[in-house]
Order: sequence, then structure tokens, then C-alpha cells
Amino acid sequence: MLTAPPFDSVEGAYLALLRLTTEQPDYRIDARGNAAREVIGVSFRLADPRQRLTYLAERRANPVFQFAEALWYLAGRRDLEMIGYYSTSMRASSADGVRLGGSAYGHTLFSPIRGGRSQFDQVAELLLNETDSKRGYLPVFAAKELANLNNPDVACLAGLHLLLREGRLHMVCNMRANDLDCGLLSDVFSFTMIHEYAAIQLGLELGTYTHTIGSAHVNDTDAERVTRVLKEADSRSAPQSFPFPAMPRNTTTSTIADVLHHEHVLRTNRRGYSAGHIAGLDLDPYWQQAVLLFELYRQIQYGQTEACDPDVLAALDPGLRWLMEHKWPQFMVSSDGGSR
Ligand code: 5HM
Repeated sequence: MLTAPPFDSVEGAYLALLRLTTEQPDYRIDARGNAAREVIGVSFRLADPRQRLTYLAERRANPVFQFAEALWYLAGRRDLEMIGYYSTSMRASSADGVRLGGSAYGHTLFSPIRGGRSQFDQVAELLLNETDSKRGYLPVFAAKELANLNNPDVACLAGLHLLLREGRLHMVCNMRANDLDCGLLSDVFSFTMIHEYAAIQLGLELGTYTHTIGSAHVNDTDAERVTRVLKEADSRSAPQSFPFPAMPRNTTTSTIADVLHHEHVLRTNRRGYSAGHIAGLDLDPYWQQAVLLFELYRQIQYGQTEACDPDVLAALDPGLRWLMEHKWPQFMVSSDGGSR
């Protein structure tokens, strides 16, 4: 097959790539101290890019980080202060301890270029003016990133290609490198959120998402977890299935700013939010889900309670609740008093 193989959700693609890299690696590599098994030149397609979450108990995926990173990108940010709170490992990628470099993809995509329009705005205008354009490319990796051989943060995302065909917006993502166990899940989550956001801004239907990778690899340090994940997938009778809802059509940059206002209040622990308070916020229920996640994470980070507020947990969509219960089982106690 010459086109990317289709999957119903990112979970199927993730498992297939882990299997391929484990069972039939092209190479063993050891770049920058990371020994890994590698497969070169792979791709997959999601017919429904909203199916962007995996439900594997052994993987213990972190939905709080996934939403935080997607919002950090959508807001065009590059500060370590926000993203480092959700992922301490990202601190090592910052050259100055203040900002991220190449991996601040949203800053590259959404910031005005030399005081003018952003790359994203330019491509949006192009697509709406040139039928079937092939030029809607948003480059992220830049040649100048290789000028310093010790650059700690060279963009792994080469670029995102937007294609408007018959009223639908398709995205093709090109990654120079993807860590299949640690990077792929949050990358696909965030890039499909950018994809859906772009479709909304352009007034289009969401098309397919195609993910392509130059170096697809699993680091040896993650090999044991990968074995456990594959064993879980092989032994269960059926995958968990929680459909992910559509992003509201009225989402704009100011929606993202509003969500991030609440994120900031919670991240800095200025106050806590009850489930009732979040339900009363002037935000679509879809975005309230992100605020619920940030509130639960606040409770975990600031350790004011042993268990998180069961009402906040209960207000989460079932799929996000499932993920929180598997990521932080010790903090998640259901409203009937029992822990998972
Ligand atoms: O040495 P190099 O710059 O390629 O190392 C970056 C590592 O982070 C690679 O394993 C790459 O696949 C992974 N990565 C990822 O999978 C990094 C970023 C941040 O740019 C990302 N996805 N978004």
C-alpha cells in the first residue's frame, strides 16, 4: 500500500508502531546517549482525528499534559513556566531556563512574523483564495537550528501541511523524529487539536490526519513498559472505547485565552475550583473539561488533600476520568467513596 494505512484511533497506530519497532527494527541507534530501536520512514492515517486518546492501563497516559501542551501550542507560547509545570522533563530542553526553542511549535505557527501576520494566518488566507492549493505548508523545523551542535531543543516536527479538498481540511504532519512511546501520543493529540482548531477557523469540515515519521524509535529505557503495553493489548478481549467530542465551532483565540486564564489561576494555586464553580464558568462544556483536569492536577501538585475532590472527578467525561484513574489511582476516589 502506497498511502498511509488507516486506523480508527491513534491507539491502533501506536500499538502497530510499537510492535513493528520491537519485532522488526531497521536499526539499533545511539544518538545523544539514547540507545534505541528504530524504523525508518513510517506513516499512518486517522479518518477521524478526534480519536486522539489511548486507553491502555499500562501506558498511564497523562491527559492533563496533553490538554496543557495543546493549549500552550494554540496560544503560540514558548514559556517554560507553564509547560514545565506539567512536564518536568521539558525543563532539560530549555537552553536558558525561561523559554523552549524548536519544540515551541505553537510559537512558530501562530506568532506574527516580523510584526506581520503569522504563518498560520498566511496559510489560512491562501487556502481560502486558491482552490485546491498545494502550498498550505507550515514549516516548523528551521535550518538555523543546526548551527549550534549543542542545541538542546531542535524541532522534531518538520512541518504541518494543510490541504483543503471538497470542503474538508486535511492535515499531513511530517516529523523528522518521533519517540514512539514518549512523544507520539502527545504529539498526535496536540497536532490533531491544531488541525481541528484550523478547520474551525476556516469554517471547514474536519478531514483526515496523516502522520509521517522519518526516524520512529523506542528508547531502550522504555522497552519494558512497551512490552507490558503490548502484552495488555494482546490479552484484552476488546479495546476500551470512549469517543472524543467535537471542538465547539465557536472556538477562537479568545476562547483559548479564557481557558488559559483559568489554567493560570489553578497552576499558581491562587484558588481552587469546585465542580459547581467550573460548571458556572462562561466556557463551553468542552473547554470546561480542560479546566476540570487542571483543577485535579492542582490538587495533586499542591497536595492539600490526599484524594482529589470526587465531584470534580465525577464531572469529567468518562474517557478522561478513566485516564485520570489510571494515571493517578492513589488520588482518585469515586463519589461513592471507593477507590478504583
Ligand atoms: O536528538 P534529537 O533532537 O533527535 O532528540 C529528540 C527526541 O525527542 C527524539 O527522540 C524525538 O523523537 C523526541 N521528540 C518527540 O518524539 C521530541 C519532541 C520535541 O520537539 C517531540 N516529539 N515533539
